[in-house]
Amino acid sequence: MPLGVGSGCSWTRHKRYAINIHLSDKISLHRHIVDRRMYECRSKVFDYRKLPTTSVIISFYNEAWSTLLRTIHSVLETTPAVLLKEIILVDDFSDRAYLRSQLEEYISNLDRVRLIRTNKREGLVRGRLIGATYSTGDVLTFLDCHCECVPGWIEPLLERIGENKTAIVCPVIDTIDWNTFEFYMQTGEPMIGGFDWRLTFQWHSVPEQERRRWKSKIDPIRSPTMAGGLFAVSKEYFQYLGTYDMGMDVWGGENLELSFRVWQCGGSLEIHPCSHVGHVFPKKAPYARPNFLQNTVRAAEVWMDDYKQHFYNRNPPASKEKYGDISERKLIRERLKCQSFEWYLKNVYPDLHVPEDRLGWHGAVRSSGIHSECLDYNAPDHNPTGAHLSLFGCHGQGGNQYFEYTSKKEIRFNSVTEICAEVADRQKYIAMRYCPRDGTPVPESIIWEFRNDGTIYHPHSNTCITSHHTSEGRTGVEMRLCNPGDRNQIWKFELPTTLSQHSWTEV
Ligand code: UD2
Ligand code: MN
Repeated sequence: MPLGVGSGCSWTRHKRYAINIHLSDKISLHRHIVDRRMYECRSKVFDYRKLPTTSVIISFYNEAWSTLLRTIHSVLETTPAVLLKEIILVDDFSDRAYLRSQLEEYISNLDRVRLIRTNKREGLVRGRLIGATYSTGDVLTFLDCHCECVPGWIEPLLERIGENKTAIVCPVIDTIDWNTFEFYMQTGEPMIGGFDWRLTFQWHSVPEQERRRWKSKIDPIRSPTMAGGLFAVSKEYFQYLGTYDMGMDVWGGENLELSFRVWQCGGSLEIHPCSHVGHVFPKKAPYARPNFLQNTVRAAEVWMDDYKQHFYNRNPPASKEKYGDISERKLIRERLKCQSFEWYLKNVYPDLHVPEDRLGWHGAVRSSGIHSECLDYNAPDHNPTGAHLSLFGCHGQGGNQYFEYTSKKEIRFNSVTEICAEVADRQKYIAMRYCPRDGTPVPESIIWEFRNDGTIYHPHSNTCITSHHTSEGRTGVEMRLCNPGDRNQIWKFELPTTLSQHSWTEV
């Protein structure tokens, strides 16, 4: 049982950690995860004398006792002693009592576990970097403080870095359920990292051209981006690359920054299918993350060249963020003679659709009939195409009200991936479906015409987008026969208030 964990009723504790803390506390700190990796991974034998050594660095802030301790034991119990120099815990100025002397006493009985404390809240970037300064291993392995490693997780990472020093290598991240604490091992082909143009990290399946590169099922998989928490990197190479952007606070953005940087500056980012580590994804963020946008803007400003505009278009508040001094980071980019973002998109992430964002043809779409309202798309979680287009008060914040009319006559919405507005046969509502891949034909059902009179015409169904009041007193949109002069069929693209506004009748 946990020692002296805070008081308060059980439900408060549950909410405090955003995980099922009662169950976590009951599960052994030494629980063993069954190795269900592919046979090729399980049967591989390593010569430890030939592998580099590692220091495992775990920065934590107010983590629950049992998840933190299970992480530590898991690393100790799954990592061959000859490969593990030490585990460096960095307490990022937590305020929970049990993380003081109780934690110190507990780890004083553990071999090779060190505890460093910051003097103020540093955030995960500086927390990890402070930890790294105490490391003695050849390779830095970063983990979150609520992980459990599958036996055999470290060897593939170290072997790969041993043969290619400029590779940053991530394990496959398995899910530990926040409520049941079941460990779900991803036994199929791993997913790789990407992003959308709001600069949100996204998982994607492996593209065909990557699969064709592989010589065997256990080759490392190249990934455009990383999730952020779990990866191994040569200590020397990490230094050379400029470690992390120390101007990033608390949480967020550092994963895309490091991903862009390693690729653009001549290294690579990979996921090793034989390395598996579980991670507890909490029900919701357990602490405030106020710096996310600012951090992301720093990454965009340093690495994305003019492509950053697509991000600002979709996230107008980002363009108003004060992001501080980035001159040192730009200097690193110069010094290492890094490639452009265009190079990155073309060579590392060719599957990403790059928006056109033609002047006057993107932004919010405002109804003339119901003037306060804009087209809005609000998809349910985990189902990007699971809703219909609707109307909602114009908010000028991009997001759910940001659309792009392309030269291929699609109305695109960028969320987890690119989706396109569609009217299916004999339907009145506007659905969303995945857009055709670049270079493939566009089906009739997703072709639209923005006509000079301000109507948005759908030739395939011969109807126009129409705003209306529903019988329940709400507002909505549906496809109706075009009716010249009907203000409810007149629409206008507008950009966020900071940018100039256009309607397409003017272009
Ligand atoms: C993901 C990453 C996380 C990080 C983040 C973006 C995985 C599995 N997780 O979010 O590592 O890249 O995206 O920034 O890929 N922490 C501190 N100080 C702070 C805040 C956090 O030390 O001020 C610690 C925290 O206790 C944890 C780690 O940093 O050990 C990552 O934080 P998280 O678990 O809340 O992030 P997560 O998994 O939601
Ligand atoms: Mn985490």
